[in-house]
Amino acid sequence: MARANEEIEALLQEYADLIAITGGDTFRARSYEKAARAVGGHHADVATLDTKGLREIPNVGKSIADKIVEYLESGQIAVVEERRQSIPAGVRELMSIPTLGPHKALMLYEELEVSSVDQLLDAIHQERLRDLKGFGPKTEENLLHGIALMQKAGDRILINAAMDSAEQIVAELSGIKGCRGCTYAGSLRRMQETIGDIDILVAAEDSAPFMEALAALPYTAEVIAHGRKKTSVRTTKGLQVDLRVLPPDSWGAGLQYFTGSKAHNIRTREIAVRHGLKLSEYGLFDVESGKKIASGTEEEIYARLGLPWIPPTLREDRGEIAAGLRGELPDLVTEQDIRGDLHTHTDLTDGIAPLEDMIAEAAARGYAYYAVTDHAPDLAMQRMTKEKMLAQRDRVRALDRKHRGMRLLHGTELNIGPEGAVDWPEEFLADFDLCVASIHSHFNQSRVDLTRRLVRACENPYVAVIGHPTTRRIGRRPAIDADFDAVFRACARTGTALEINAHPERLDLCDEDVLRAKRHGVKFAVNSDAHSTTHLPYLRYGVATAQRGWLTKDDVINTWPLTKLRRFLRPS
Ligand code: DGT
Ligand code: CA
Ligand code: CA
Ligand code: ZN
Repeated sequence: MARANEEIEALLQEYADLIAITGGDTFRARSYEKAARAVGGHHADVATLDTKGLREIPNVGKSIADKIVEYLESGQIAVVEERRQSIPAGVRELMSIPTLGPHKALMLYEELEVSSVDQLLDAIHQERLRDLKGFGPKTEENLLHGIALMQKAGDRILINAAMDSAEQIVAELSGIKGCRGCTYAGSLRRMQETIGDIDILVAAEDSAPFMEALAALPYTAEVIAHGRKKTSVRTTKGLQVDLRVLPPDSWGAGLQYFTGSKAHNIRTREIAVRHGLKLSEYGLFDVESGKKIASGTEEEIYARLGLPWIPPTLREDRGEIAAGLRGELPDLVTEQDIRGDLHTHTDLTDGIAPLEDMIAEAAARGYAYYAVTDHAPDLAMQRMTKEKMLAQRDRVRALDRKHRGMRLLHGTELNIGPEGAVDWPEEFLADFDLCVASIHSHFNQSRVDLTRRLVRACENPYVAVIGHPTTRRIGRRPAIDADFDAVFRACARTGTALEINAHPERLDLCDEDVLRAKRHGVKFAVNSDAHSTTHLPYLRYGVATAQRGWLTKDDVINTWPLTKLRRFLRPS
């Protein structure tokens, strides 16, 4: 077990930063900073100390000792939570980049309107930071490094970061003469939420040009291993890439083998053995004669094992082989099936793009409908009011008349309070086309309280979708500890959909929760929760998560035609 000292040090340090950047007393900020260091370096575990013992730590007075006690008892410090809420979410995200301090984060926001990591990456690449005081090429390098660190979840990396690199590499290698096929395999092809390393496969007679090209790519920082069949490199982002070049006639066998998962492959090999066959990355062979039976395509290999082709998102040994043998694989939902996004923000709250831009981008994606769901007033830092919401509704209605192909829905993202109540009285909620409701604070309540809180939100007749239900942030914040089976039952009973939040840092619900919730008869909404136009394409990761949870079109309400969707959204 880690000592509580480190957690408290981090919180007190954060509080000091928050005081400083919200224009508070610098003397006070400094005293918290000193206390943070003293607690972190204290020899005794603070969890074992009483108030008297705590006050013996240098720089810890009564007020800080009380806060430490509060943390030890409740898992949070109320004033820190409050200060956090007073800062735009995007700036808080920037502040958490290891090499960027709070002052610089605020400067980026104020001077360049940068309020997300993606925007910061854009700004660096467009060299827009160069004009700022205190930012030079060295700072840029440090920031890129810090972002890479942050995007890592432990030793693993978030799927979007891995996907961006993999798609670039595939595009480069596909252009080389002699390339008969090129794709990514492994956990990325299965669309797992985090990726250990990227596996790239090429089909070609001669491997040398591909191996050389990979080693020579501008974002290749280091060649780890270089051979005729396999080359491994590390990219400037710290990601390992394994490239394997296969003879074209064993493409299907290699693709099947290197897509995995290991557990799935063990099952397919067992089936081969039962048929007197042997399955390897080179092909499917008859054991007795040694004759090759299939190797060119995955379809042939699965067919010779008595199986339909199994989508990579299902290859986790979660019953897909048995279902395939019975001919009962689910007809998985695809990105093309999605007709619209039901959870998005604008610059009226913490989004960064104006309403018109978000809508134009949604229309460009070919959506049949699109919901604008800015935050309601209980998230106080968003400063929402009824008047602002109604004025936005007028703009949405006017834009709706202009957009021929796409219907606009005016909704809101309500905040689920500690007791399960949401913003605004019911008569005001009744006039929205759609209410999403989500938890944004008080994550450390007891299991009983958290469960009751979510169930109460489901029972609100105006709440149609529970947003990012577990509130986890991959690699940063764990899921809240609620009895989710009870929540899933409540969703099924009340006709409330669960969100699959497609942001790569959330993917919430996760694949396994989706599988479980589906067994309770729950419906789902796959949403981007976009805070900028560049977030709308994240939807693909939500759809992949839905597939990994075995969902079909029927299970996902935003694949439905608008009339059917509206019936679902109407208060029960
Ligand atoms: P990762 O990289 O940790 O996100 O996960 P994967 O699934 O990409 O694993 P990786 O890169 O170690 O290997 C890629 C695929 O190659 C894996 O999914 C299945 C196959 N594979 C690798 N080593 C073995 C093995 O020892 N046995 C079997 N059956 N398959 C293997
Ligand atoms: Ca891998
Ligand atoms: Ca690998
Ligand atoms: Zn949201």
